[in-house]
Amino acid sequence: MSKDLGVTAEKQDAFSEWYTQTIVKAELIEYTDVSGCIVYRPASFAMWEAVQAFLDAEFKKLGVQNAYFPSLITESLLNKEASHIEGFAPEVAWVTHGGKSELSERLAIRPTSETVMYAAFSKWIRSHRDLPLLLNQWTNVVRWEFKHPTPFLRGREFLWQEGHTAHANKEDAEKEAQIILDIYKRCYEELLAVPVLSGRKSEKEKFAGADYSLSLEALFPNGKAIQACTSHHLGQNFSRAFDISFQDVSGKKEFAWQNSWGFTTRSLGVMIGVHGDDKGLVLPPRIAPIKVVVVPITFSKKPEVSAEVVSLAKKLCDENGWHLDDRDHHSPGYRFAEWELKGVPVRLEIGPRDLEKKVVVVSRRDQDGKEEIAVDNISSHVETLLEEIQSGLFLRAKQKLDSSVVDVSSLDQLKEVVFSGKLARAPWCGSEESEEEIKKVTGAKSLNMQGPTSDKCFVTGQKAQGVFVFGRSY
Ligand code: 87F
Repeated sequence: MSKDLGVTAEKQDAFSEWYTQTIVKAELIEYTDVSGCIVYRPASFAMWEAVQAFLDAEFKKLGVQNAYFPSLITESLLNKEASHIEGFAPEVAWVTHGGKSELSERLAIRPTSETVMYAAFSKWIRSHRDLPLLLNQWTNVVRWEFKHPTPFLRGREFLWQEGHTAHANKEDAEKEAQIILDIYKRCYEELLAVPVLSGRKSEKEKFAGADYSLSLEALFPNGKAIQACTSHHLGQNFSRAFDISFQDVSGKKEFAWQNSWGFTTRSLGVMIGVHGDDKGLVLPPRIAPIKVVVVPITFSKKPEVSAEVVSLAKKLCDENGWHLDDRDHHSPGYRFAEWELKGVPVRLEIGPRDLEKKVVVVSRRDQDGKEEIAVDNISSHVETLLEEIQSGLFLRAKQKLDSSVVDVSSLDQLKEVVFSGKLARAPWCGSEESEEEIKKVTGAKSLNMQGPTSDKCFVTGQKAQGVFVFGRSY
């Protein structure tokens, strides 16, 4: 492959250039003439389908049902719960016209669906017997971001699932918010092989409409943290605004206890950033659309031998669901480089000499080197190898994350740690004023709370809410 087909930027030195080159050259995305709106090409959409399959199955085990609500929301409905929209108002995109005629009320393109869903919840919920109501939808959303867009990580239109649930009591709702976060964590760790930090957001960083927000946070190799997904306990904030109320067992009127939770295509960007290398994508097998590619190597001088090589390659692909690359108008070297760029976990080569020796040459994307494996054992060997690559990628990233969290006890230390590309951990009071000071002095934000502590806040000396991690973030 010529230089301009491959990735020319080094991941270590020029992460964002490396990232954008990789996702375009690996044919994951295409830009459009609308800034922040990208095409998800088949390779990345297949990954999203794998995420959907994983999460959807888990949601269904909890009794969550899928539904679909419209993408247009009237202005009055969007503004019904004022506090949640406050900070977000500049990001709402509006439909103002149908053809040439102006609408009597403009319509928001959904940035999130609390309002349109809860207007319906209010009609459907009457009695404690109607609870819990557990709905999810797989949709797109539009947010008119003004920050620089980065494909998958921040865009004006993205794909997600949003779960919205109503419960008869606070305890059930709170339990569910945590269960969902744990499912999200398994999706990141088991499917995407990305380790995450799980915990509660600070007051400043939580969703304004929530009593509290839980999140997963991930770390990029360039030292920047990124919020991986969120699960919010909404308390009764929306149920009061939308009158989602029910008669409890004793006949008394009560407002429902609610959660909302979301997981987006950002997850793919996080996975790409965590695992890729200078040659391009490195895909964990479970998320890879093509897990194994077989490249037969043929020579026009010996057509009979070539035919045999191709037929063995084809047979292996048919039997195992592997991908056959028999494009003989490209050299083997070109094809190898292309599959490396696209992150295919395992590549098999078969040439005339291998055919004679009854072996296949195996290369794994996550490590250098090749090995010869007997054709008879290749199927089980590759199965084991895929498992090994999956767990190896996770472990490597996990060690990197674990060794990147550094305990600090002053703002100076925190600043030093986050500027060295690591995350700082400290007992902290969690107050909004303190968070503003931290941001001003160090450029870092709180990510989430890892657990309780009896230590004093490292900034104010007051009682700490818990141990928080901080980092520079996207
Ligand atoms: C942008 C414009 C308008 C985020 C917005 O996190 C409103 C909003 O409400 C907005 N950006 N949010 C918060 C979304 C909260 C919540 N919704 C369900 C989630 C997960 C899925």
